Amino acid sequence: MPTNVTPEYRKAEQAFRAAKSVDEKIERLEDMIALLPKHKSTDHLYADLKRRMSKLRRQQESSGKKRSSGSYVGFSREGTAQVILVGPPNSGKSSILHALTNAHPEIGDYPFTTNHMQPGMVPYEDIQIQMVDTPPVTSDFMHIHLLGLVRRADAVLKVADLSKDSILDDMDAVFKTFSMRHVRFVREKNLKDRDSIQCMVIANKVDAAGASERIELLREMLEEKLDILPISCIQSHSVSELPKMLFRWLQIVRVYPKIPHFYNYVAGRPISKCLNNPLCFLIFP
Ligand SMILES: Nc1nc2c(ncn2[C@@H]2O[C@H](COP(=O)(O)OP(=O)(O)OP(=O)(O)O)[C@@H](O)[C@H]2O)c(=O)[nH]1
Ligand SMILES: [Mg+2]
Repeated sequence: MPTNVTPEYRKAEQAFRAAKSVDEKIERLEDMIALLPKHKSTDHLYADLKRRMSKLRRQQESSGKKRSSGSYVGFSREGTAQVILVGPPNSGKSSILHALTNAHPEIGDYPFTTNHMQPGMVPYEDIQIQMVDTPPVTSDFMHIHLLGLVRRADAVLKVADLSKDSILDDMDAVFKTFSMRHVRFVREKNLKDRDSIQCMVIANKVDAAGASERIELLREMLEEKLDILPISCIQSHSVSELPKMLFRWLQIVRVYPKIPHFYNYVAGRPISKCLNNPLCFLIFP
């Protein structure tokens, strides 16, 4: 064991040792892989973790069980897609979940109100997108399961607080906390790059004084690397378009074949291509 792993890694390792089922072990091992610092002295450990993961996956496959995901955070992945709300304290993550779903997260005008992951379902036409509220991220705090959750999710909504002068520092802290753990937030996920996560910045509290200047600062900081969507949770018209935006942004493809095999093309794309898309959603009426 190298001495220069983080305390979070050690916690993840303890959780891995305590895990009983193969599914749970896989999830904990994913956390360990995600939390392992990337440098020369950890190369061997990284390779060893990957080997263990392959072995566990083989065990899982041979048992014929479908992989469960997310059970370790107290809920399972549901719906057509899963997006995770991530951001600094008090930025409005729980308020966004509350505005878009039937969930009732605790909302408070003080940092660290949320201390566990909480899901909600965002309805859009005939589909549901799972949205997960999470505890805040700072330069020295990240919930132990957040990294694993983010890595397995379809996308991340990074919430920025337009009411705060510290908006850039707070966002920078979130970016750095993830990049130290090899996660890169990108506009469009590169399927071959497991470290890239599709991300959009939700600039919340657009109603706050000074918000328009701070949006400009945010744009300069991101240099068009990520899209920024300004909203306000206290203006209902501002959030009402979010479900549609999510549906489009996630490129969810719905296929309604009347008779299987008869619809060969969907939006001009061969159906086989659509089925390769993890967000392709087949509905048989
Ligand atoms: N003015 C204004 N206030 C907002 C908006 N959205 C949220 N708030 C307020 O901001 C405060 C923090 O909101 P939360 O949703 O609890 O923030 P959070 O990011 O979940 O906070 P943590 O759980 O501590 O990370 C609350 O007082 C909300 O009422 C908004 O769009 N405009
Ligand atoms: Mg919260």
